[in-house]
Amino acid sequence: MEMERTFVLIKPDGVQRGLVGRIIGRFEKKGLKVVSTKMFWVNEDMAKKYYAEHEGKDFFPGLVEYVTSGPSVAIVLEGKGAVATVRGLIGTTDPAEAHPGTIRGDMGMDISRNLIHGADSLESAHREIRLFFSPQELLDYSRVDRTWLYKE
Ligand code: IDP
Ligand code: MG
Repeated sequence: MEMERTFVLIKPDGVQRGLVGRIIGRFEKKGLKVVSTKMFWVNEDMAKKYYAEHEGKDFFPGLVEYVTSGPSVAIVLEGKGAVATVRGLIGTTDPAEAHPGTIRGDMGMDISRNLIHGADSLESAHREIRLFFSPQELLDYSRVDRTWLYKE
């Protein structure tokens, strides 16, 4: 398994519901390293760029309104196989169907308020990281528990 960086956005409902700490805590506890984080109020332009793949779908206008409705928290996480691991921790798109134990399964009720976004591939992760962070904002350090998380 290769070391990967992935991108996560805690959407405005996560911030408004006071779940930021608990959500980041799940990633930390799993062993993912926080490479960078910042609060970010996504504007319409950015939302459309970021969700370009969904343009034209019936839920698109509502999706843009939702993600621009308040501040979000953007996070870059690093770990072996981080893209798939993070998607697994987040759970399927609809919180009503997401398995218990996942972030969406444990904390949400409605597909239109699903708390968090996670990059779906290494390519999307790179694109989204570049969209939200400058290279200097991505911090290079090791967690002290590294040798306890990975054999090598
Ligand atoms: P994902 O976030 O699990 O990758 P996608 O299919 O990429 O799911 O959809 C992006 C976002 O669009 C979802 O997280 C959700 O906020 C919203 N969305 C997707 N499908 C629907 C829907 O059927 N109704 C309302 N919102 C939706
Ligand atoms: Mg997606």
